[in-house]
Amino acid sequence: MGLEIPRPVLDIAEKIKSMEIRGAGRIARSAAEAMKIAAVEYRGVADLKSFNQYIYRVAEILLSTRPTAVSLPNAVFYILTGLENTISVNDAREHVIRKADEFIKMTLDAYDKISDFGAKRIKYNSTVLTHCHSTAALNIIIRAFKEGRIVKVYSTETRPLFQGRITARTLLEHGIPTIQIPDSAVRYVMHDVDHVVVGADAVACNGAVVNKIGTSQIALAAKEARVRLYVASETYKFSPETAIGELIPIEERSPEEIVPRIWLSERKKIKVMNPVFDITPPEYIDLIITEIGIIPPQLASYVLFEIYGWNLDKIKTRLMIKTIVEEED
Ligand code: RI2
Repeated sequence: MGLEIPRPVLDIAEKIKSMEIRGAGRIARSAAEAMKIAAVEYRGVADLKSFNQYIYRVAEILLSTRPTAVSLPNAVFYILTGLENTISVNDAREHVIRKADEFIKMTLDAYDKISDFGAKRIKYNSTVLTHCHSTAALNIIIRAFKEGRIVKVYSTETRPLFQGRITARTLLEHGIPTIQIPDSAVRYVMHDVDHVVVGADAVACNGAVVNKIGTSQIALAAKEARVRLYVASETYKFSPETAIGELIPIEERSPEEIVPRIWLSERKKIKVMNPVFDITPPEYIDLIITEIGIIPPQLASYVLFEIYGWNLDKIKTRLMIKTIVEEED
């Protein structure tokens, strides 16, 4: 298909893929920004079908960057939904721009509510443990610290890419006493922890949470020590497809993130696995903190149905759009 995709759109896609842009929320906002740029920069003929083909192509490029964080397809489908009712290129262009702005605003507004609800769940004088770098989780921790509820935070390194260092830096910038620990020290320190607070890349309809690899081990250690585990997750990280039986794919990244390239050569022949996320079952999660309220994981399907409706029509629309996007490829 002829039309060139604007360079800034391809750059955003590349940065999501390489994880220069990372974190489920930021990925989603960047994808929305890319859709908006694409709509503004459309230089094709004034024909609605051409515009739609072009924008679906942009959607497909963004959707193919990283597979796990549901926030990404949720952002893209939020913007595409309703495009079929537009009547001209200008109308369609405005639709994409308006919905992208709306989505970005909604995601930013969510932080305030999540930190508000979440901080109240942290007891005074608590020690908290967090994993990876989640803006939603950090917002709760920072608010709770300001309210005098937190005395210190254990932050895991989060190998292999060390996102925990971003977390530690952010905590320190807010004056929060922070202890960086290797991922393998979680069980060792758990006796000193009152709450675990983590983010989410996806929440399934049964309340299982997909988050950075290692989260499920932390949940196991927390359960053993009877420490409560809270997940901070905006509702746009809930996966509607899981309500109709689809599974959330777990991303595997390059072995080179784990071992030196030379290890992978013909001579050394070592096999390496680098799964980036794991699944924490609902039984290991005490609460999911969303911007519309706090729920036990067992009520995740209510959140989905609150957004998509009991008749599943909106999910079917999503799947229809997905099919069109794939066909356009
Ligand atoms: P926020 C991250 O994934 C982490 O797994 C983190 O818990 C999750 O996204 C949510 O982050 P990655 O992009 O949206 O580092 O709360 O693989 O910032």
